[in-house]
Amino acid sequence: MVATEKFNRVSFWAGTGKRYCMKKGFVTKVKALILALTIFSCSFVCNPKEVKAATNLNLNQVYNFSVTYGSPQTFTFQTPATGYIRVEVTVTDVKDGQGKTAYGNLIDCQASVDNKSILYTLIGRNSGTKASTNYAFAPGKTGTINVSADVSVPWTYYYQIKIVNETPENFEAEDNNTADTANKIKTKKVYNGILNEKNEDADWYVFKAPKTGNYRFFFQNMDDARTGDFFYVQGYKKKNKVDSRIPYTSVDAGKGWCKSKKIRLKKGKKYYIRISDSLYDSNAYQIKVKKVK
Ligand SMILES: [Ca+2]
Ligand SMILES: [Ca+2]
Repeated sequence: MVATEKFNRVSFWAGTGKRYCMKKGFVTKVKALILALTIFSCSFVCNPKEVKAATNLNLNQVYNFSVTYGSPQTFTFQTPATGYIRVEVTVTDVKDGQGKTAYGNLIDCQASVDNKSILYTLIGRNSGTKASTNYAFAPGKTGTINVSADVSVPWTYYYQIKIVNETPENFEAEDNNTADTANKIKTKKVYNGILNEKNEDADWYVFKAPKTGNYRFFFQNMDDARTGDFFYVQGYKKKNKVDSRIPYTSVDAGKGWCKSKKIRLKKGKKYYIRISDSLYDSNAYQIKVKKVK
């Protein structure tokens, strides 16, 4: 016992001596760290633009900012849990170097989601509100908005940004671009969706017959007839087996509900619909299914 205690004490002190040595080393390191931080913080002051974090914007809120030449601004936002979005930007005022209202020059505004460009425009004091078209994305994607004044004059451009989020009932849930991720639909409901730009979106739906019988699918293009927009629908008996009863057919703007032939389905049988190939920019549509005689 005694021998053990003695050994412990000796080792304890020896240890303390070592700690002291470490303390001296530690103090030296702290001094070096302080020096490094001082140099680092100086470089922060010298280059403030490099460390400025992007401001995150909420949806459906109007923000007022100003921008000057040489100080481009970046904002971020997150795509919503449901519905679609569009980005709206308005230049509200422009002041020259003497604080007087100025005209003529434009600011440059670019917006993207998940690296897909959704808005690229120049905006001036008389441009009114410039808006992207409507887009539906999977929830939680990061959007980015870049604003800059590109002309080398000492002007201040005051502008507003609003990221609008509309939430129609029974709205599609992206990503639904494959049969495996199809959105489920039932009778007695009208479903809403948006096809993003041509060749960039397909929306799949799957219907499981609750009873054996005849069913009819209905599609409506919600865009204004004057746009001349159309998109295509295609029926599938199985995930990868097209059905000639709903062939690849266009649904035109301004035509109201377009109805399919009767589709006979046994109870529990699944039937797939693919909506795709919007002609121009985003195209809003509706889809429903009815049991018929
Ligand atoms: Ca879509
Ligand atoms: Ca889709």
